[in-house]
Amino acid sequence: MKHTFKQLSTLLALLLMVCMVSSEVIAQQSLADVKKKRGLTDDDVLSAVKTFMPRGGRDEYFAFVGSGNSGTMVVYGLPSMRIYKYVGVFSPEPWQGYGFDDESTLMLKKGTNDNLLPGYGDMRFPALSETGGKYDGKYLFYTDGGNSRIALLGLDDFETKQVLMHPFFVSTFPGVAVTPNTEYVIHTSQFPTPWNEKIASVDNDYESTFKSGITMWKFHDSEDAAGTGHHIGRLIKEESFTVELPPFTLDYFDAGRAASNGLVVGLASFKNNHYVYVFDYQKAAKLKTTKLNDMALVSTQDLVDAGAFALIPIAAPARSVKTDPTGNFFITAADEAQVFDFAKTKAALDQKQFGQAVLGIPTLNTEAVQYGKLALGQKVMDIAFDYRKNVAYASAFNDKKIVRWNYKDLKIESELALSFRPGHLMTPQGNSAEPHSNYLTVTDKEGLYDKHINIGPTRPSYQHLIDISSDEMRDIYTMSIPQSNLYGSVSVLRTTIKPIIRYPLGTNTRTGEISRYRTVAGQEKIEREGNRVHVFGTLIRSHITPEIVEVEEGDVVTFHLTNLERAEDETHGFTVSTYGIHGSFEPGKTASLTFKANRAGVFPYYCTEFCSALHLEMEGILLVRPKGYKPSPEEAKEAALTPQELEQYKKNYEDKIKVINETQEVINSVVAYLKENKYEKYPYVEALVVDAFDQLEQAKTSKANYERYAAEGKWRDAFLWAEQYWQYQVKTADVGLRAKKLLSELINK
Ligand SMILES: [Cu+2]
Repeated sequence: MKHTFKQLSTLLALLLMVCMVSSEVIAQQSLADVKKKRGLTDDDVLSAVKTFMPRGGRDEYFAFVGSGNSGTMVVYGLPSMRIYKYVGVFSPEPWQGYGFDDESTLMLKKGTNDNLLPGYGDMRFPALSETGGKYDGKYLFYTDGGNSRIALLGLDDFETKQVLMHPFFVSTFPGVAVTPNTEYVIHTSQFPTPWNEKIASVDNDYESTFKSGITMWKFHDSEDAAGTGHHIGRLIKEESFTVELPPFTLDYFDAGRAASNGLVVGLASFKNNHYVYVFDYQKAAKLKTTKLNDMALVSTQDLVDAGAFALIPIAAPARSVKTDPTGNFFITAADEAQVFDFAKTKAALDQKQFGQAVLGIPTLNTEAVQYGKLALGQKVMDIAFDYRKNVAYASAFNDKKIVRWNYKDLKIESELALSFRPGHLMTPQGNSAEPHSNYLTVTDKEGLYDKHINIGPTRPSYQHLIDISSDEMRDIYTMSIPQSNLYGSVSVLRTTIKPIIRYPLGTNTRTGEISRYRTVAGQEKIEREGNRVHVFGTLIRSHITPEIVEVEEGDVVTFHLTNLERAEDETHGFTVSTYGIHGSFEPGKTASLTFKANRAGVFPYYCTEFCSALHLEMEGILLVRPKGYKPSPEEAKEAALTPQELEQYKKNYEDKIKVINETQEVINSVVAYLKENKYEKYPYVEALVVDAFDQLEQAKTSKANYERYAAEGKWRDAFLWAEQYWQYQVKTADVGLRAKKLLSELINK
């Protein structure tokens, strides 16, 4: 079952020979050849060059888009539009064990009101955390329109850290916004319903019983106790509040910033009448509250009396409303976009210059608070902002065009005709006080017009990259994202996010705390109490320890596993065959997998993430004995080796020791080079060297073991431990050589 390295090398050598024999010389095509053959124009090639990512190149921006309805977030780069990661948020995601390991399952279950595990989420408009109105790269928030949930993701490790179901909203708008210092995360209802599981008649009780509301979730940022700078902020229900509103259908909303900090604007409608609502949450936060399902609640009457909420009537429905980068204006995405003046609006609200009330909510005079308006096109879906002063973009769905316009001068500057019907827009850093530009992404809401490949009745979602760096805008790239129904996205300068490489050893990544199940090398054990079995195991190339676990049919088994690796991207996966469990263990992570061993038999467990050429060596056996089974004395004895087998293991061991000595020479020469050239002066090289020696440190136990077994003449065990030691050595040499290469490049710069 186990391949030796020698067998693998022989196989590779054979394959190479076969390839060499059958190949003939074919010259590389020139750029002109390729253009001709594929029918590409100069413009096509220019577009390709603009998004091409040279090896070692780095995207300028990270972008995040929700899958719309599979509950997963997609991380991609701008301008390459390469997808980097899928992150489970509202639904289980097996690759990273999300909703499979005990830690993330507990987090998801705690986030519901009935301890169930929803397998679905509808996520559309994310928000990045802000400090002083600017993206700080620490957190990202999402809401789930399908199950009234809100989620917090950490951008240190791109993992979901908290999911909470709203204590009484039955339907929530699948979008979220933050206040300029992320003091609050804003979550609103969407379709009006009675609260607290009441039944009411839509005909008779609608206006009195159906409700809408806005929740201000209090957010606290903090760093982990271990001092690694890992951010472990949380939403705090006990410090949050909701304002109760009449039965409006609520839609897109945004928070004010700078001079308009303290206000929230959003879209509301009732019986075919449309409004922009203005909400002063700072006034609302000072009002008296009652409790509903442990959430503080402000009554509609108190809110109105305090001048903290009003409606601005608008003639036609809008599809979005956004605060401009300066915080001076809020602008509707509508066929005729309306630009509103925040200062005038705030003054009118403060002075209660109210017109006729709607469902008890006062209105403001639209003309009095409006700065101006401009017709942009038909079925305008969204707007986005530029770093150029007062410049915005609009997507006109029916007109198949992007409009660049100036919202201060109220003039259209230019247009880009598209081959598709555009939906939601995004500029990098676009929903912050400092939008960047050069790029605009546009979702293709239909995927019909570009002659996309037919892959059956459901097509992927498409997002286009538009180059907006010059006066002439250009559509330069189309990315397809499967398993998604795309809406809004957000994007932040890549260097604003500081992702970690490894966790402090034994971290429960969902809480940021050191797990009480953390297990270090040599401390692996199996504990049993009645029918409850706890396996405290470790993962490191290329072993899962323990290698054999015996339980009885019906036992409840938990594998608490710790990945001991300190190396970059050395994640191990774990599954027990046919038991449907799966975990992902990033370097340093501890997670637990619990299942009932309800079928007798032999079940291999193994590492499911390719972690080295010997990754399949990471395996073990779960023996589930039939209930009441007693092994015979013969079976209980370990099978003895024949003298020939013992001799063979001895030889294998001696061969391995030779290889170990040769590898050590390589390491010694690398170490000499690194020391001579003062590697410690270069932080990244130093980090690699630390990584390398960390590997060797881990190896000490293996060396002690093989020397002991060899001294005792137990050649099989001696060989296996020598093999393990060599694994560490190879990794050390590998990292060491990378450090050497980097150092020589830095020196010769
Ligand atoms: Cu592995």
